[in-house]
Amino acid sequence: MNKEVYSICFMCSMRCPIKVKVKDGHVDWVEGNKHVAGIGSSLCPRGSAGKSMLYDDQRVQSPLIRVGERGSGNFRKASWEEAIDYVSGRLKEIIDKNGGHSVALCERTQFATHVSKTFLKAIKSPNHCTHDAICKGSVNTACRSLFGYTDGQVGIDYANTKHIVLYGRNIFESLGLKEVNSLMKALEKGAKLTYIDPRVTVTASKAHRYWMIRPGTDLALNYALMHVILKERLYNAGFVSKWIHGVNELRDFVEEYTPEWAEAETGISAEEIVSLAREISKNKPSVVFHFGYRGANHQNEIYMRRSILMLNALMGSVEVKGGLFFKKGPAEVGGKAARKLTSQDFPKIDMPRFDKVGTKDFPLPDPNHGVGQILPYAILNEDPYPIKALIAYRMDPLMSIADSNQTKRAFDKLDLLVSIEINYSNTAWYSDVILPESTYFERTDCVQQANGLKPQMFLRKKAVEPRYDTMDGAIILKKIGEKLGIGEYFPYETMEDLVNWQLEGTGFTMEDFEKKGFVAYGPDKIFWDRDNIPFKTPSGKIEFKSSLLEDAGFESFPKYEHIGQSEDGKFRLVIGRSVFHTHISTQNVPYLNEQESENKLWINTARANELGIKNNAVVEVASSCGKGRIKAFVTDLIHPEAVFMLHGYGHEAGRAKRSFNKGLSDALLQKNIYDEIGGSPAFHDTFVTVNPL
Ligand SMILES: Nc1nc2c(c(=O)[nH]1)N[C@H]1C(S)=C(S)[C@@H](COP(=O)(O)OP(=O)(O)OC[C@H]3O[C@@H](n4cnc5c(=O)[nH]c(N)nc54)[C@H](O)[C@@H]3O)O[C@H]1N2
Ligand SMILES: Nc1nc2c(c(=O)[nH]1)N[C@H]1C(S)=C(S)[C@@H](COP(=O)(O)OP(=O)(O)OC[C@H]3O[C@@H](n4cnc5c(=O)[nH]c(N)nc54)[C@H](O)[C@@H]3O)O[C@H]1N2
Ligand code: SF4
Ligand SMILES: [Mo]
Repeated sequence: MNKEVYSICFMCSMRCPIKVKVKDGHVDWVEGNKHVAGIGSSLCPRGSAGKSMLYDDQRVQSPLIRVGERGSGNFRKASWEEAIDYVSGRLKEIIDKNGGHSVALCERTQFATHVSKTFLKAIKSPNHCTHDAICKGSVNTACRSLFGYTDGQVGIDYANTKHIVLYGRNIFESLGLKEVNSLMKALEKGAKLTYIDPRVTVTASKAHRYWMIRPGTDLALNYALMHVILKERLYNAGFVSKWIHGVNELRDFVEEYTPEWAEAETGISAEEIVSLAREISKNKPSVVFHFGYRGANHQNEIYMRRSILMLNALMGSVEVKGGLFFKKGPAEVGGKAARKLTSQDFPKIDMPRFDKVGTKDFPLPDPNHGVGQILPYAILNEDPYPIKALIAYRMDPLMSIADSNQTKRAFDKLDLLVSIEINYSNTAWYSDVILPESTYFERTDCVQQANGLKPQMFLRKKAVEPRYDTMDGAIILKKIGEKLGIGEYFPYETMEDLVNWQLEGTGFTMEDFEKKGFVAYGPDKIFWDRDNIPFKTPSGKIEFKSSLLEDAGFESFPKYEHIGQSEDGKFRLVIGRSVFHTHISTQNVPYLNEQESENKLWINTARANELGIKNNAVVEVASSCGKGRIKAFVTDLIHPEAVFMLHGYGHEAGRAKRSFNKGLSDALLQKNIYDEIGGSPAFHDTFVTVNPL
């Protein structure tokens, strides 16, 4: 039987809308859903390789229970009944003895996140955390400090921008389809692209202006840009006087940060800095200083992200065509959002979170996400109390939290480690039980509420039957919940029941998604009146002088300090993604493994020559918490103070044969340090030695 199914790609979290062509029960072809603005038929390499993931037999095929040492990879096959009994039995013992709060669940935010949050609330655990803080927690905090909205509530009108500045936002490699297509459209219409990165990326090669900045100094650059903009009155005067709280304080503060001062710190000439400020101001307000995607680089990340957002505010590029906008939900047009299981009543939870977010010890990060990288510390130090069980749901803390050796030591203290996975991730390999989820082609998922200029809802719909003995995540958690006596919080038998429950009261039904893969609440793009923007800060304005920060005892305008000093010939380790892979998930996917099967260490030619390192030679890289071997890529395309490696290599699971032991894991080398105000890890504040073998 042949059919076409509209669904949502999940080879990465960008969740691009797709059309799946099914022939005789097999996925035959996948392409973009052309009904959706900004999505053409072409997918990115990973989206196109979805089929290769689906038909790969090196993914997890049935529930598995560990029989050997942790990490030995000795598992026995189990039926679902046995695996659910085992996990719920162990959880029950742990909860009875230590309380619900001794169970934590971490996950990559996804459509069923409301289900796992419900699971934890029902067992009285506050310890749900997502990947968000590890990806961009400080961007979220920075946005809230200025606008009162999270970064997730702020969008960028790429298609209409006239000049976009990207700070290491490697948008043409670390991509999402809509962003890339919309930006290409703007570039075709004559928009300018300024790209800033200590490494020459594909995005750098497409830029009108590229600056090889000294790593870790973007904040100095931004202070100097603000200095020029305020001194030469290049800002949008009407917007600034109406909406900005604290512009005079900023003017006084940046007085000392001249372009000449910034030249010495960043390596970018003063003249160039002045020229960008003057040029971009001509196109205001339809300009974008991109506030970043992964915002997890330095210990002062929140101030760097605030400085970018402040540049937008100075240009007046907020809630405007070609600039930043606030995402609109269904309520804007009198509609209702899909229900979430978390809207039910739950027992009260008295314990603080494991990461202390929301207490005076860690007041500012978003408690909706928590701060995942604290998990190893909380487990090891039993602070604020012992954590005994961890469920890793579509997240691999061993590779995605810095300092894998430390994370392993923490896992060794757990009584129970469970992974809900599709692959043999490093954490799955270390787990006591692996519960395999059906892939995105094989399952219907919870509703996606897509807020934006036009509020919409999307649906991931099952295209083919599961190939192996796998289940949907929301069903797995329900089944464990039933055994724990919290079944009433999961009022569904099938995913279709759950979707129907979510859609009740919205005026839409599942059938409505069939025609185009989504439903829209209204036809028009909604921009708020620029004279009446409902900023959610205490002053009702954009708070350069931030009550969020100052009330918690932090400065709004901290003096610039260089972050981390390279001594004794060490290099700053910087990282990123490639167009062929998603984080740590796809390195074993056959088509993608063929394209790129290992990572290399980018090192500047002059520095490599000093050390006697030849291109392609194996080198040893060492930090204070780990070391490993990797091939060198000797190149002029990287700043001499940095070395770069792709994230996602160094897999330890023997059953994932193609990626096993290929390349080196960045998490093995990185110190688990972070921005203690904003919440993001400081992935770029580890210094390493590099030596030839
Ligand atoms: N050292 C280091 N750490 C990092 C980063 C870094 O660059 N370096 N980057 C950070 C960033 S930006 C992010 S966003 C996070 C991402 O962190 P993670 O969420 O840990 O990484 P992902 O690769 O997105 O996916 C995690 C797991 O989900 C599994 N998976 C994929 N699809 C499914 C599915 O349908 N169901 C289930 N149950 N599992 C599935 C994959 O096999 C993979 O093992 O990592 C952060 N951590
Ligand atoms: N192909 C692909 N696309 C993806 C993903 C994926 O895994 N694969 N993941 C998605 C996710 S969750 C995320 S968070 C985004 C991440 O997308 P981006 O935020 O664009 O992040 P990275 O790919 O991590 O690239 C970081 C860049 O910062 C540069 N850099 C290093 N130090 C500095 C510095 O001091 N200053 C400046 N200005 N730049 C510096 C690095 O050289 C690197 O090129 O990508 C999303 N899209
Ligand atoms: S960016 Fe690529 S992998 Fe990610 S959802 Fe879109 S098509 Fe899929
Ligand atoms: Mo991310």
